Amino acid sequence: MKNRIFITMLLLLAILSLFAGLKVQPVMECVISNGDGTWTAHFGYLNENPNVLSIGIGVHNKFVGTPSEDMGQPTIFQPGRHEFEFSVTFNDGDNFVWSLSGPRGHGSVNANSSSSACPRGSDSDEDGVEDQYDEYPDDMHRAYNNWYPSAEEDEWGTLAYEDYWPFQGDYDFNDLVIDYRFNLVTNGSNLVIDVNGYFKLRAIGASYSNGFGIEFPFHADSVEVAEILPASMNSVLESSNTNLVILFFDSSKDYMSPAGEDFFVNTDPEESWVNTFEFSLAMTLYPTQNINNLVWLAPFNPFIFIQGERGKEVHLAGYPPTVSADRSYFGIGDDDSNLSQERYYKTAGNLPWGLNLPATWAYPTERTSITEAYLYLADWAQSNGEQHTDWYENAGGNTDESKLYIEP
Ligand SMILES: [Ca+2]
Ligand SMILES: [Ca+2]
Ligand SMILES: [Ca+2]
Ligand SMILES: [Ca+2]
Repeated sequence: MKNRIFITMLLLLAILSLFAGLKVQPVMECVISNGDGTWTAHFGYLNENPNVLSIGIGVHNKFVGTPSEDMGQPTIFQPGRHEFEFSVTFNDGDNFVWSLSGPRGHGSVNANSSSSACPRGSDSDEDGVEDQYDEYPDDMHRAYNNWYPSAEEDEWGTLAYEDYWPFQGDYDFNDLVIDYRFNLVTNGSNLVIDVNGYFKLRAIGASYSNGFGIEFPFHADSVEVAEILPASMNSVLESSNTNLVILFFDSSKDYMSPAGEDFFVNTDPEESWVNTFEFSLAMTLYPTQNINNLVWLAPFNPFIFIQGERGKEVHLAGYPPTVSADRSYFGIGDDDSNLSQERYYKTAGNLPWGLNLPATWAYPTERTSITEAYLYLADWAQSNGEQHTDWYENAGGNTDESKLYIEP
């Protein structure tokens, strides 16, 4: 009799210890400094039971020291060791504890700035890009920033237009001047996820109030969401059977007006300086566009439309009109476009009506022809861009500086 009780107790103990060993254990993998006073802690778990176990959020599955006991931790635990299942962001000085308890969980782990750091070479979000190269190490949908013209924060590109097209007119290239920066965020497979654009309207040296748009090298169906700020701009996304076109505004003077009795905005040195107008685009795409296959990179195919006339588009030299352009203007005046030969927006001497420059460009003063301000533009254009490639830099004898508008 004593033996039977003893054996039964042994069996019970064995079963109990078996259960104890099969409880899910929380694991704190490592922490990564985000470099801004915040940290990201990565957690996983170990479930040695051959079956899936479930532990709901609450007394048996909770975080302590956090804003909520639910910090996105799992409630369903698959068999085996599961690394980097979820992450939690914390601040310097915080100490976060994840504890599992009750009949199915056992153990608690903590994370703070002294916890073991993630080793270099790990891929926390498992997007195939190691943390050290991943600019979004906790976002499996994003991996790289691709900045245009440069990742340097204060480096902008300039778009400058002449609105006398299809005539050269005064050819002062300051009728609409917009600076830009773009960041194309790609994932681990080089697919574009975000198209983020930042713009500064700098000058309106025009009697016309012109519109500004960009044609993108993908269909409107590729766009998951797009936001243009400030929302008061009433921008238009044109979806057609071809490429997405965004019309940011149709009348530049709605956003920058000449000061007082002045006539121009930031092109006449005798007139008052007007603050730039900043706007932005934040667009997220479905992951279908490989950055290496885009026919145009940022700033894509930007154009003005003269005096708000939608069809009267002026693009950079060599860039095609959109489907909405009025083609009857081509070949008039100084325009030497030839649509069948894909020759667009050039004079017979290859001079443009739109310029895209990889710097904050000093444009000519009002009614000064660019060819008087920039002495090698014509040579550059006639050589098809092979000579005087730095013609637009205000240095090395390239310019007549007295004819450039210098911001006060
Ligand atoms: Ca990664
Ligand atoms: Ca990533
Ligand atoms: Ca002009
Ligand atoms: Ca002008």
